[in-house]
Amino acid sequence: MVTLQARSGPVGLPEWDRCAVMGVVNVTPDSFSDGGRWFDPELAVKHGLDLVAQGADLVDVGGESTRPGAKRVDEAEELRRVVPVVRELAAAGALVSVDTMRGSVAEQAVAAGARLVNDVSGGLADPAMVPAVAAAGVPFVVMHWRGQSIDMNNRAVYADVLGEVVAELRSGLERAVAGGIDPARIVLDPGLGFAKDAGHDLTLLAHLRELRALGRPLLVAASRKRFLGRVLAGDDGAPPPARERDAATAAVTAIAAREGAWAVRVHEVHASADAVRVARAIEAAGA
Ligand code: PMM
Repeated sequence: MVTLQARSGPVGLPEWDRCAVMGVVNVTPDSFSDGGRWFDPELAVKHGLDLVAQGADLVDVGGESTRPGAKRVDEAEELRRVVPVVRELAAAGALVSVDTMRGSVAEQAVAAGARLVNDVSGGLADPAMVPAVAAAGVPFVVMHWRGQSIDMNNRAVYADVLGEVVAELRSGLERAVAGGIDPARIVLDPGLGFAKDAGHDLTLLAHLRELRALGRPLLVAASRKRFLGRVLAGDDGAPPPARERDAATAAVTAIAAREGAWAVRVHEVHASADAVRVARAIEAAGA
């Protein structure tokens, strides 16, 4: 049985008595599930505030798509996309996370009010990231990552996906701590869909307890991902489009919440906010 202590979040953020819901604000023209919809900064801010109204505890602002095959955006463009949106959302009272692989973007986003740095590369993409986060003293998400999105599918090769992801996350945690980040501020994330096929993602979701045994809060980001398309595919094998995977996403949210995840990262907040409340109620009834 999951205990409430086991769900404790990173130092530096509020504690919720249930799995937290992080809403996604992609300020990009090309993200795989909602690319272009919130590319205008005013629309992005409005979208972030709508997600908070729907029950998001945090909003995660990103300016670079990480979909498979994506090319990198340059630093100036990423800063231009992200920093004004972070500033406005934070000023409006939202708890903002910044989704970036660049230390400079993390630093400027924190100066603009971001309270959490979410790096899909876990500090591997930019040697300036860990020192920037250590100096800023904010919580840091270390995601499991094996290389840039342009060719990450080639790295989806495992003899034992759970064992390898656990070992590589442990190395990421140790690297961040060696670089000066307080371990109590670190969150781990299995990186669903990053150098992983559908079977790998499902195996990791089947073993969230083993990932939690790493002793850090866990973020689960399944929203609209390819593995859900694969699970939901019809007889012809065609997956439903990304925007028709929100009910499936909420199903993963309920399971992740029940397994003690600290937070889920989702595009459509309403259903996941309900799912975590139901999971919490069931947990309380069984305590
Ligand atoms: N996935 C995406 C972007 N950011 N951050 C974390 N911590 N974990 C993830 O799995 C993750 C992420 C890609 O999805 P999107 O393009 O729909 O935002």
